[in-house]
Amino acid sequence: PTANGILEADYPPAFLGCFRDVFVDSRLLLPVIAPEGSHIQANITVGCSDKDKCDDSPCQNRGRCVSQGWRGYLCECHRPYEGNNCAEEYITARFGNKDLESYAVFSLDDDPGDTVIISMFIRTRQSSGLLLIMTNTTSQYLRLWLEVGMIKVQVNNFETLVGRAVINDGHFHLVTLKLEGVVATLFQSAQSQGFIPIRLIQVHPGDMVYVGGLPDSRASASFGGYFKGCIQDLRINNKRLQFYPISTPVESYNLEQLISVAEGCSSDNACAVNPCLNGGVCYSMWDDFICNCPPNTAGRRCEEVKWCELSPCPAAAMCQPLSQGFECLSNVTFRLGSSIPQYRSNGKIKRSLTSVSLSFRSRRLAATLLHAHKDSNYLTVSLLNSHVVMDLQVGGDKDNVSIQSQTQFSDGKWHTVKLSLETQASTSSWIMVVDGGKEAISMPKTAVGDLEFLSKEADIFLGGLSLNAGVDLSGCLGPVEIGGLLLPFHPDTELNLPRPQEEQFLRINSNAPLLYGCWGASVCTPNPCRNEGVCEDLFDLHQCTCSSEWTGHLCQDSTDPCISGPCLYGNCVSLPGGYKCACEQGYSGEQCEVEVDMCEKSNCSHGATCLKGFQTYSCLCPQNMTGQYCELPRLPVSTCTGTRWNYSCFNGGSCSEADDACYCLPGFAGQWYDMHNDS
Ligand SMILES: *[C@@H]1O[C@H](CO)[C@@H](O)[C@H](O)[C@H]1NC(C)=O
Ligand SMILES: *[C@@H]1O[C@H](CO)[C@@H](O)[C@H](O)[C@H]1NC(C)=O
Ligand SMILES: *[C@@H]1O[C@H](CO)[C@@H](O)[C@H](O)[C@H]1NC(C)=O
Ligand SMILES: *[C@@H]1O[C@H](CO)[C@@H](O)[C@H](O)[C@H]1NC(C)=O
Ligand SMILES: *[C@@H]1O[C@H](CO)[C@@H](O)[C@H](O)[C@H]1NC(C)=O
Ligand SMILES: *[C@@H]1O[C@H](CO)[C@@H](O)[C@H](O)[C@H]1NC(C)=O
Ligand SMILES: CC(=O)N[C@H]1CO[C@H](CO)[C@@H](O)[C@@H]1O
Repeated sequence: PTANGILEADYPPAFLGCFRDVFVDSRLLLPVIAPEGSHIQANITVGCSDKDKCDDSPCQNRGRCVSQGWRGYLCECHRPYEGNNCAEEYITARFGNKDLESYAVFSLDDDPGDTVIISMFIRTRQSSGLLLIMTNTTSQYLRLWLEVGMIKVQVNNFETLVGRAVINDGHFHLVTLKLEGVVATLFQSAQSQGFIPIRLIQVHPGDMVYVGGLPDSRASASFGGYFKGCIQDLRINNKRLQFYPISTPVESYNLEQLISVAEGCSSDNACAVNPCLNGGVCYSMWDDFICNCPPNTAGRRCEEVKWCELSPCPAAAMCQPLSQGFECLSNVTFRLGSSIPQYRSNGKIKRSLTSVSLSFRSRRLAATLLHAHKDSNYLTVSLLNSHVVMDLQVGGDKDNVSIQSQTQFSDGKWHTVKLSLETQASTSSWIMVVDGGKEAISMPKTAVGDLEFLSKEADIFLGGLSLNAGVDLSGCLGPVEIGGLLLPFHPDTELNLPRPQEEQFLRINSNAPLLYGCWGASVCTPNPCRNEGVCEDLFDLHQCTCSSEWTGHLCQDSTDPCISGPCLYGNCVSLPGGYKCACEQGYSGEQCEVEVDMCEKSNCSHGATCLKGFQTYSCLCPQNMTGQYCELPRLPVSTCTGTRWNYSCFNGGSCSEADDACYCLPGFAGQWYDMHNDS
């Protein structure tokens, strides 16, 4: 009892336990029920209970109860709870409430030693903002801020460490930075985010800790500006930095300044400024909002109208949604006599025009696809010898560029040309890509700029050079875009809704009709294929598919080789893959075209001359020979003087003067030859 002047400290701690049957001089001292308010005894109860105090789960908020035997219990509290029973919570500090510039300043009054552990709960939806700066009189040796939603730490103005996970999701995150000698490690909810080597930092009494911002707003701005969100249970090692102190006494550093930091973690009313567009309904969340969008709109603020769901385009066109409007896509056919659509900017085109893209389909070797001019500036995209060519002149006639595809594209198939200006540092070149393949690139130039003149009052034509010159494209055009803005084929009068987008090219001659869709010339009617060949339309070109008996471009040729009568003097016989001629007598050769030389193997003998005839020959005999083949010697002729007449006997026949007739040699016949009568 201190009343006697004896210091408590001189004694061991008070006895903890039970006594019974305590007698002094045979007098029972205990137990005794002391009268109310007496000072005879204190902290003594009747009985001997050793019940575990933790059995009653005295620790709140999931605090862990550690039994101290008869002495009682201890609660090990989870952060941010505090107090004997973990019943008290550190008071959350709201920074940036209603976008105020807020911060808190603490001063350190001790030296935390070589290991400095800074930890706190953070709740925010901001991706940037200053969290904490520790500074001595000469330098800010530790900085913590938010960058793209992640914690960034900088030690000694040099070594930098970035967290791996974003924390700006509107939930509380426990962030711990451990500076242990020459290593700094960052944890988020007990998960390591990485570490870096650092130079030893020295924290001294008198150093300041700035939380949520610096007094100077420009200095704060270099770390993402003032923090907006909530911080709770901030500690350096085990010492608290309390914005609003709790009643449980805890070791704390001194709060020096608290500027616009509110108690609690209230939310800004994000719906107050009506962030939801197009009739969306706003629901407030902590420091955030959600828009419940009406049908046909989308986006965080219902800012995107799904225009195409309102069916604004003519039936034949395809609706393409844009971020702020829609386009009606069609193909258009150009033929001799077609109208040339003419365009101009609506005067509200703000973007820089650095590309042109168009789809085309043609078999023309030369044709204008797109042409635009204003004063001496012009742009032409055309087909030349089947190559795609771009000619551009901007900024007066000093500077022009012309590029040409390597490949030929007049094959009647769809092709997409994309021309784009690639700007690198001080130079720029035009690049031509057709069907996804790079075809040409201009020499890098500085002077040839973008297509700005097109957003002024330039006239733009498709399919020809001008309205007067007439169409020179035969084929189709698909979507044509300049700087990503479509040149619309359908005028607004054909649409169910006008185009809402700000930047537009307008069709000037919207009354000139266009032929929507892509139609080739009617190359199959009437059917050009002969002999019942089937005509296939290959777009401005036909192809005949012939039956097996016919062949040729138009099925004009028979596959039977005998039909053409190839055998001149003979009969044609069809064979697989060809024919054979059976020649008439007297002819030979593949087609019986060669006449046989009858004299070649003639029987003319004795030096006779063979005389060729048709399928035959005759022998011209020497004087002393005769017979068909001159095989017979010519016998002498006798001249006879008869009594009644004079006559001759041939072939050795002799005169018979008695009866005025010839005696013939064997093998000859006849009477005589009357020289007078020639008989
Ligand atoms: C009784 O116990 C309480 C709690 O341990 C203590 O604060 C108080 O001083 C004790 N009373 C006396 C008279 O020692
Ligand atoms: C301030 O801190 C830096 C870095 O830890 C240290 O180099 C410097 O000496 C300190 N200045 C004072 C005045 O303590
Ligand atoms: C234009 O033609 C292309 C190629 O045949 C086709 O894919 C596209 O659907 C057509 N566009 C329209 C709007 O009909
Ligand atoms: C293109 O520029 C060159 C000089 O750079 C000039 O000689 C030529 O005439 C220009 N071409 C056209 C079509 O203006
Ligand atoms: C030549 O004479 C023989 C025998 O009389 C005959 O068979 C053959 O056909 C003759 N040849 C010609 C080319 O007249
Ligand atoms: C025919 O006359 C020639 C000379 O002219 C002579 O060589 C040949 O032998 C004669 N033939 C006969 C069969 O007499
Ligand atoms: C009948 C006839 O004319 N006889 C003649 C035959 O030839 C001799 C002489 O060559 C003539 O004298 C005959 O008159």
